[in-house]
Amino acid sequence: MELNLLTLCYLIGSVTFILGLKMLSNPATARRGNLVAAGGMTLAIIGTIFLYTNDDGEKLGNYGWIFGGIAIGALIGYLSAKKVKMTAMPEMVSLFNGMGGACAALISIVEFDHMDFAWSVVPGWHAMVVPGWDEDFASVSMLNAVRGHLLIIVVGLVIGAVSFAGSMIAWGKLNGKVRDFSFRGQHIFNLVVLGIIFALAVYLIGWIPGNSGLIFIAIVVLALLYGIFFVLPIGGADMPVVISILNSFTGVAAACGGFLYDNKVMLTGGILVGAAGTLLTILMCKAMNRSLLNVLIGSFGGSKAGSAGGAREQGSYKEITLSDTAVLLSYSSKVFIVPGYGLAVAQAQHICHELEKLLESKGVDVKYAIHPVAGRMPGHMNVLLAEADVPYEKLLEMEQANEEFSTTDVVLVLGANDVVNPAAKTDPSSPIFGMPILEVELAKNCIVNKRSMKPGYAGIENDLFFRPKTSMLFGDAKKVLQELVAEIKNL
Ligand code: TAP
Repeated sequence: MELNLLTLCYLIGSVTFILGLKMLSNPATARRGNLVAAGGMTLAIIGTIFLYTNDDGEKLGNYGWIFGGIAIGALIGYLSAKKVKMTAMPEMVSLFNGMGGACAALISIVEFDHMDFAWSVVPGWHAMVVPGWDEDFASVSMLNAVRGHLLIIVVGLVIGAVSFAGSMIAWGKLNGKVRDFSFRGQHIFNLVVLGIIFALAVYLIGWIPGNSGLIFIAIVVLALLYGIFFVLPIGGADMPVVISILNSFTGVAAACGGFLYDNKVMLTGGILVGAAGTLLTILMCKAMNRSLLNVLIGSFGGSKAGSAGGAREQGSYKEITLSDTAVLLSYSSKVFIVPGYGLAVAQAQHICHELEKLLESKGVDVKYAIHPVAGRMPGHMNVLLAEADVPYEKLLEMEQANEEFSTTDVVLVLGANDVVNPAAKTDPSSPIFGMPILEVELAKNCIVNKRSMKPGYAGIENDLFFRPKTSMLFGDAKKVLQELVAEIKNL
């Protein structure tokens, strides 16, 4: 009866994960989706703690330890999630993902320790090391079962440890504590480390139970080393893609835990995280028109900033004053706002929404054009604008917005750069060539707000700033928008 109830908890948990994921794909339902999945996870955890019994009918016990751990983890998670700034979100995701990887690796370490028992129940296991041992069918099949168990332990360990070490380096890079680092032949070095891990794993699983502790420790150390050297050379700005890959690794490692414990909800959760992380990685690469390999061996972002096109003569740009901008916007009938990373840095989303409402009150049709990789993480701009209560129906995806620009009076670009760079369409030598962009130059006027002429994430000049229809409005986005709102109110 109790087991059935537990199975029901797991079933509900699995269904809520799937529903939650589905709801996360729409900004209007995303918050609820998060709560639905978290509710299912809570049910699965509570069910496991109180309803699980082993073959001898014993419950988990250890309630002090379990709830002590949960309380500490929940408090740290709650406080850090409350405190985190939107721009530091990728950092936090990386840290939490690393913890997931560490958990999966720890499960493998604990279960490896339990393997002594498993080996002891394989009939005649000790005879394995005796040459000429006569294999009887029973011992071979049991041995294979134990080997299968060991295989899952090792896979969970390697992937979990790589994810943990890689995520910690990614976290350090994003908060500026760890610098990009590479040396000649680093990719070969990484391949060699991976090869040694593979060889040791084959040896461990395929050969002997005796002396395996040392080999196991060697695998742990090498997997951590691989995680560090896998992420170290990648440009700091490419971290969101790397975090997404590591996220999928953690999912697979957690799924291995599900196999080990024959726990369906852990398996489902792990597989969903693994699949979602993989899809997200593919989507991000696609939106930047870069292959995963290109991201991993790093060809833009990070150290190459300013290289491509930086030295090219771009001509002159023209500036626009706040009062001219106020007049132009107020007397337009259709305005598009293009938010970018700078808007998030300036935390100007609330004042941006105020500008939008002010213009609407004057009869201007205002919408937002959202590029899929604007900002530094998937959905960055959607989350940012949702925080300021901008209605979802005002956010247009890139394809829709591109269709509407030709009938737009003014496009106001706020702290965006690469996602509006025409070089992506016109310059085959540009590192962003082929990346779909917001074609803001189709509008009658384009006003770009940023603090200077410095490049954005890809480290390249933006020809848009020098085009005849473009005017630059320099300054911090928040300050400029505050002054602009005041100016429009005074018109
Ligand atoms: P960026 O190209 O990085 O440009 C942001 C611009 O904002 C900068 O040129 C900067 O110019 C300006 N800025 C910074 N602080 C500002 C402030 N306080 N006020 C006003 N402006 C400010 O941003 P984007 O156009 O959003 O493009 C995103 C880039 O990130 C793309 O290249 C994309 O491939 C990459 N990326 C995105 C993701 C995801 S999933 N979103 C993941 C990985 C990589 P100043 O310094 O002159 O002010």
